[in-house]
Amino acid sequence: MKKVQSGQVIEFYSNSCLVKTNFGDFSCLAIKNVVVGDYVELEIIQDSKQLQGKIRNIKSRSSKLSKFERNKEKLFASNISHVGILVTPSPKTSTEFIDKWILKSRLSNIIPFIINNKIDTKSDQSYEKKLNIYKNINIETINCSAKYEQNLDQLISFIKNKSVLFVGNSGAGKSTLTSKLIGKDLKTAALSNDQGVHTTSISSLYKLKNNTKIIDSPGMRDIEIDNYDSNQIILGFKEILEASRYCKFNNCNHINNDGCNVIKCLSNDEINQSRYNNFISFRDC
Ligand SMILES: Nc1nc2c(ncn2[C@@H]2O[C@H](COP(=O)(O)OP(=O)(O)OP(=O)(O)O)[C@@H](O)[C@H]2O)c(=O)[nH]1
Ligand SMILES: [Mg+2]
Ligand SMILES: [Zn+2]
Repeated sequence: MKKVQSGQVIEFYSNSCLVKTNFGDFSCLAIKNVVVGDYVELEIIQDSKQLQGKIRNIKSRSSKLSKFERNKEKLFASNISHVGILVTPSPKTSTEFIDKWILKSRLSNIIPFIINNKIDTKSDQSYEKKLNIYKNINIETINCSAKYEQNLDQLISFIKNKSVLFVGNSGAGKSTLTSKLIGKDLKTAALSNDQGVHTTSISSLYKLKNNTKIIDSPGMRDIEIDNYDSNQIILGFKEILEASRYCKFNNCNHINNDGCNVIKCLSNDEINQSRYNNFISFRDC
């Protein structure tokens, strides 16, 4: 084994991380700005009894996802190609949550898709309506039950050759889904009844067959979009962006301006009301 190896960061803790290489997983002292998904070059060092890694550099990233903490940008994952947004009847997924993730993905050069999980449970008409909003704007939707392993084949074939981050409310089933896909039990709410709810606290990357990588993430109850300006917000709403090209005035606010094509499309149902409401509220918040 060469002293310098290439690998990918698969787990990240407060001051250390785990890097997967062809020669096994190495625990490394985290260096500044390293995140799950990063491809790194590491030096293998013998530390007392154990082999350890020392990260020498981070290779350039094909995509980056970050959150804002007190207005400061904090990277949390990299080199992701797709975000799988788990949508469930319970816990109820809000359209704000879905639209924020579509926006965030688009701005990060990542493709969003929807995983309609818990199809074994009861849903109602309003839930189906919600799913239709996204089918109508051509967001791929995959229906499954992680718990009862229904329709996982379709998901597995869709994520082939992709690096996917699962996001969803706490309890949506990200860890259950990850467990089924990797064929190993992870701590999920169902497995820790004696200790109350288990909520994932770190992001972990798993390699599957077919060059598929998946990242289970903590709940991500809240993602902030306050730091985006209106020119960026509209990029998360492609149908509104398209319609806005035909507004009479360049600086149309798409609320009450003369000749607004967005309002026209809204009134004839070409633009969905909840998408429009979220667009305005994200833009004007
Ligand atoms: N009925 C049903 N229950 C499911 C399904 N998928 C997950 N669950 C249950 O939902 C609960 C939460 O699952 P988790 O996988 O821990 O949820 P999570 O998204 O990882 O939650 P956090 O780690 O808190 O963000 C568990 O009790 C699972 O058994 C499903 O397809 N159908
Ligand atoms: Mg979890
Ligand atoms: Zn307009």
